[in-house]
Amino acid sequence: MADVSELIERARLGQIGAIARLISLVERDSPQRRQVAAELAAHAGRAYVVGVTGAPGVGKSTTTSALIGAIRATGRSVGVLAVDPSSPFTGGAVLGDRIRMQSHSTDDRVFIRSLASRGQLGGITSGVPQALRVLDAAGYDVVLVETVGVGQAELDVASLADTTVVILAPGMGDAIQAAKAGILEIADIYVVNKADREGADVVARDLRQMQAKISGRKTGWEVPIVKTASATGQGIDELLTVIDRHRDWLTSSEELTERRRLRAASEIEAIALGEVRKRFASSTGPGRLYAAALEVTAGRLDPFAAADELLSALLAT
Ligand SMILES: Nc1nc2c(ncn2[C@@H]2O[C@H](COP(=O)(O)OP(=O)(O)OP(=O)(O)O)[C@@H](O)[C@H]2O)c(=O)[nH]1
Ligand SMILES: [Mg+2]
Repeated sequence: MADVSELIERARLGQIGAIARLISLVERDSPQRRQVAAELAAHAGRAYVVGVTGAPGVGKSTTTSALIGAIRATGRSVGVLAVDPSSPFTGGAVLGDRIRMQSHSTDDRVFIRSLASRGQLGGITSGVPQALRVLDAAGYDVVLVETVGVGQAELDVASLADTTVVILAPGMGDAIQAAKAGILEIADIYVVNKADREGADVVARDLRQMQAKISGRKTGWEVPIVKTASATGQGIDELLTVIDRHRDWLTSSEELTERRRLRAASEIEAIALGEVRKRFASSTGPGRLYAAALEVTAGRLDPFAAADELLSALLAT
């Protein structure tokens, strides 16, 4: 059994091995998860969290990789969490730019980790916020979270991040598809990547038109559109400038504090609901559930009343 306090001490000294161990402990429902969370609580709130999302293949990993270089060039350290990467992040191939990646992998102020999202009711895997807490406590200045923009995950990343970057590209993941998927609303910054390809201007134009129709998130922040060709690094410095500008804006308004409170709220909610689900499964058991189902199919009980009965039995335990 790992000594949690010692691991945290070592993680706070920037020891990569200890950081990796801690993430493994909190990523799933390990017996030490609570202890890690309890001991990390005092070290929270330093890292700036940037969510990077968009449809498969738009260039999230390539952009993330390029951003790592740009952020490092300003002297800041970077942690990266890749949620459900379609190929393993650690190998470097997925990052498109292998050379850039190799240079990161020898840089101890960069930490990259892939996480699998495990379907949890209504929330991004609760392992992600916990892994974020580890990187925060370890002192990373910026944490980038890449999630693939299909299904619910990209909407959840918005509740995790201080700044949410939504990436689009000509072809797959264009503005119309993004609008349909509901991911335009969550953006603090739009990136039109693959600007070296034909069609990028059309994506940007469509985006601007659709943006006008989204009545806005009443915050007073005008969502900028940044064009990049992440594979060559074009536009990346500008993207980082815009991210930093958004951070400054959030900090100067009350938004940052408010976002972080909402983030904590959804984290607590996910943990509580997960706990209810777990207890429901263990204390109710298939026997009682089946018995209730018999009553319902026989017409002696309606499903709401049956659920109420099971829930009150659960809450009484
Ligand atoms: N032409 C061009 N291709 C790019 C650019 N950025 C990324 N790509 C290519 O697009 C493909 C997908 O890039 P990724 O960075 O893996 O995209 P992703 O969004 O992370 O993909 P998933 O994680 O699988 O959803 C790769 O072949 C990249 O080389 C760009 O600026 N221009
Ligand atoms: Mg990727």
